[in-house]
Amino acid sequence: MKNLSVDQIESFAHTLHQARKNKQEIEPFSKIHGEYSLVDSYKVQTRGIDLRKADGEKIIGYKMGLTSKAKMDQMGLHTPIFGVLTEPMQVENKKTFSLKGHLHPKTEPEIYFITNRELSGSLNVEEVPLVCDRIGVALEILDSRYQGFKYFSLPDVIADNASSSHFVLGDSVPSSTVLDWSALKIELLADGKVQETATGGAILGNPLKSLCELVSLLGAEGRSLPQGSIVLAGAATTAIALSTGQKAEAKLESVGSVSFTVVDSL
Ligand code: OOG
Ligand code: MG
Repeated sequence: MKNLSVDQIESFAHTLHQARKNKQEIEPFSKIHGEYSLVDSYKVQTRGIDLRKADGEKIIGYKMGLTSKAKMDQMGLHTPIFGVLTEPMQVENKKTFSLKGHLHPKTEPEIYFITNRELSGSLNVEEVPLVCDRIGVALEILDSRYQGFKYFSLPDVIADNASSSHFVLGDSVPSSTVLDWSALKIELLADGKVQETATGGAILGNPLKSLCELVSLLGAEGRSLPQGSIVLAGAATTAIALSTGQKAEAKLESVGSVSFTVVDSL
């Protein structure tokens, strides 16, 4: 494995940025240049986020990915990763989502946190309810910039902001109202029919651990998690493809639901 040069980091970030804006698929970098390190892949991701900030996008949170066995097996990758959420990525609950110009969008059920203080260093699972006022149910919409959403290597996915596209935040409860987040059933539905089911524990054994993992991954880069961040824990089930007219919904036991309806075509 080789280190990427500063010019390569810059070039990968620009290529992904243009691919996302123009909705054009690209060939995974690792297929062309060979494997590169996770450290370099996060540098590409961060540079890509800088380009989006220069376009006026504001960071409002983070997403964890590959935190459940179902997702790891679906993508053939077995290490938790993170990506960044920006303001234009948020879609309103119970509204529409247009497929226009998307490449190969999928959706998956997520648990989300909203942090009430800046977090750095290490965080224990027991501390999570104290540092998050609310925890809720969300849907993430993924859309990789790579051809066919496949031939993945971990650095490629990280560089591509962990395949993120959009997200919808749904019902939430004060974090103290649920004692065991691992036991709660989470379901992904399409047009009212259950497609995928899991419990919260599918996420790292306890979904609250995902926030601890994010704080630790950011810490490894000398970064902290700002107060008021939205954090997606990573899907507990596999993702399903979106199609026109479909109503996608996620339900989290004791918490509530979140949904959107797909309009237009690819
Ligand atoms: C990578 C992103 C994974 C999750 O919730 O596990 C993710 C992918 O599936 O392409 O968002
Ligand atoms: Mg996800």
